[in-house]
Parts: sequence; structure tokens; C-alpha cells
Amino acid sequence: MENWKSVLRFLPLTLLALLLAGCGEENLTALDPKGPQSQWLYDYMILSLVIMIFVAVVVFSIFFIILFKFRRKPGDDAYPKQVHGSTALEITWTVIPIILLAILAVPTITGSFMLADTEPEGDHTVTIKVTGHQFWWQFDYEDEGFTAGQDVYIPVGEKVVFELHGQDVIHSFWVPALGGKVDTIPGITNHLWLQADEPGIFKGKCAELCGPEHALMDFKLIALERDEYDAWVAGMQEPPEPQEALAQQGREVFENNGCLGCHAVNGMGTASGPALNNFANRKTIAGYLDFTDENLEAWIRDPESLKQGNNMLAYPDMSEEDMTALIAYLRSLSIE
Ligand code: HEC
Ligand SMILES: [Cu+2]
Repeated sequence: MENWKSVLRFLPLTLLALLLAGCGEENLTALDPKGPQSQWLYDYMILSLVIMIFVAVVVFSIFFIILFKFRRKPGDDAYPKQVHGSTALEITWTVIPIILLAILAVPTITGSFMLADTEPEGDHTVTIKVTGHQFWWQFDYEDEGFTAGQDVYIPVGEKVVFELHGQDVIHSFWVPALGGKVDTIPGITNHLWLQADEPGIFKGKCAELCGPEHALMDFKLIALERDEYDAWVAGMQEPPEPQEALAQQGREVFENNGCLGCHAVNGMGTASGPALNNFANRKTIAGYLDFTDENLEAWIRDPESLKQGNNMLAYPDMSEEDMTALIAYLRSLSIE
């Protein structure tokens, strides 16, 4: 019994430690902003926190002062003086909150307009159509004429507009280090803009419970300098051709097994599976598995065991020879 009590006593501390431990992953935190949107959100959070701490300190100080100053002293048996209402006090505690709310209202209003302003800036604002699927992301670069799966590339230091769509259920597009989250809803188009102030890989999450593997619906936003970004776009428009014999053999396996029915490797994608034109450039398979041959094979043989309820076909009986060639082909799909 005693043991249980001491365990319980440490529970809040343990939970708090776990909670804080989750806040540190690089480029997956709103507490280390990397763009104007997330910087604004962060500053606003700090401002509200400072105001709240100020209020808490004042209120608790008064509370404790009164608690000690006016407590009953030994031998003090007189009935205390009764007070009802104090105009000065009531005005004070009405006016101070009004001032505090007014301080918060100014950035709330200007910031809301700033965050919602998805008008293009200049003539070359990149617009990307995002579609949330169970449990992966599709990124259509309609002006440039190609589709990307899982990883979304943007130029650094520029406003990028995202047009958000949902394919099946409601998902939510969120890159914590760059900005707020916005839902992707079937039948409705939402908008969001983001900007990355420095090059890097920013991790993204689906932020709306969308099915059994919602937690694995991860993606990456990759910010490149303008010239590198232009080179990437050109690469995506001219997808790589396999050079090695094994990879060429693998392309046949790919074509003969109906992979092409769901996966585009060229141009605009179909809607049922991620485009694979730059698959070999990914850091992860299916958004979260380490990029190794073993994981790739495991995924193709039995995707259900790795991501429950996803819409990929399983190929448990593919021969080792076909599998080796197929993996060589998939590994050749890279944009320099
Ligand atoms: C019925 C449609 C369908 C077919 C057929 C199909 N896939 Fe998929 N595939 C998917 C879907 C959907 C996903 C995304 C699953 C997820 O992450 O939720 C996927 C994911 C993948 C991925 C991971 C992609 C990434 O971006 O990380 C690879 C690799 C892949 N498939 C390879 C293949 C190969 C090789 C074949 C043929 C042997 C094949 N697929 C056949 C639908 C399909
Ligand atoms: Cu989702």
C-alpha cells in the first residue's frame, strides 16, 4: 500500500518529464520556429504566457499576503469589521483585465489577417495542391506539370501557397516548425501559406485522427535554395530512366505487376498511390520506415503488417529474383 502511494506521488512528475521529452525533436517543434508563420505563433504564445504569469503572480501574491496578514491572532476574539463592496477595487479588477485583453487583441487581429493572406506574392509564387489520403500525402505541382508523393519541396525564403484537399476522410496538414495546421476536407478546398527561412528538412504530421495508422501519416517538407529547387523541378519533369540492366529488368517487374496502376513514375500521378518519380531520394519508406532493402522488401510483400488499413496491394509470393530487380529499379528512381 505504502509503495503504491509513493509511485502515485511521482506520477505527475513522470508524466511531465515524458511530455517535455516529446518537445525536443529537431524541426518537429513549434518551440523552435523556422519561418515567419511559426515565428509569429511562437511570439504570440510567449506574449500570452507572460501576461498569464503576470496575472498569476499578482493574484497569488495578494492571496498569500491576505492569508497571513489577516489570519486570526491568539487572544483576538473580536468580530472582524464587515466590508461590503469597494468601488475602487471593483473598477481596478475590471479595468486591468480589459487592458490585458486589449494588449492581446492587437496581435490577434493583425496576425489573423497575416496568417490568412494566401494571395500570391509576385508572379512566381509556388502553389502546391496537397491531397491527404489514408495514410500518405500527394503533392501536385500543377503549374509545373508533375506530382510528388510523401516529400514536398519548396524554395527557401519565399511564400508558398498550399491548396488543401482531402481524398477520403478529414486529415490535417501540419509542419510544426513552419506554421499552424489546416484540415484537408473532402469536397472543400482550404488554403495555407508557409515560408521556410533556412534550407532544411522539416517534418510534417497529419494532425487529425483519420484511421488506424493516423500516427504514421508522416511527411517531410524540404526547403531548398532557389537554384537547387529549380533543378529539382527540372528533374521531376524529366524523370530518371534506369541505366543498369538489373534496374531495367526491375522496371518490367514493376510494369507487369500492376504497380503502375497506382504509382506514377512520370508526370501527373493517379490518386491511388504515391508518385515514385523521386522515390530513391526519400529518407523513409511509407513516411516512417528506414530506407533499407529489407524494409522495402517487407513493405512490398506485406504492407498491411507495417501500416494497417493502407490501400497498397500485397505481393507475398513475388520471387526473390523479381524482388531484387524491383528494388534495384526503385533505387534508381532518383533526382540529382
Ligand atoms: C492498389 C494500389 C497499389 C498497387 C497495385 C501498388 N501500390 Fe504501392 N502503394 C499504394 C499506396 C496507397 C501506398 C501508400 C501507403 C501508405 O503509406 O499509406 C503505397 C506505397 C508504396 C511504397 C512506399 C512509397 C513511399 O513514398 O514511401 C512503395 C515503395 C510502393 N508502394 C511500391 C509498390 C510496388 C513496387 C508495387 C508493385 C509491385 C506497388 N507498390 C503496387 C498503392 C498501391
Ligand atoms: Cu491523416
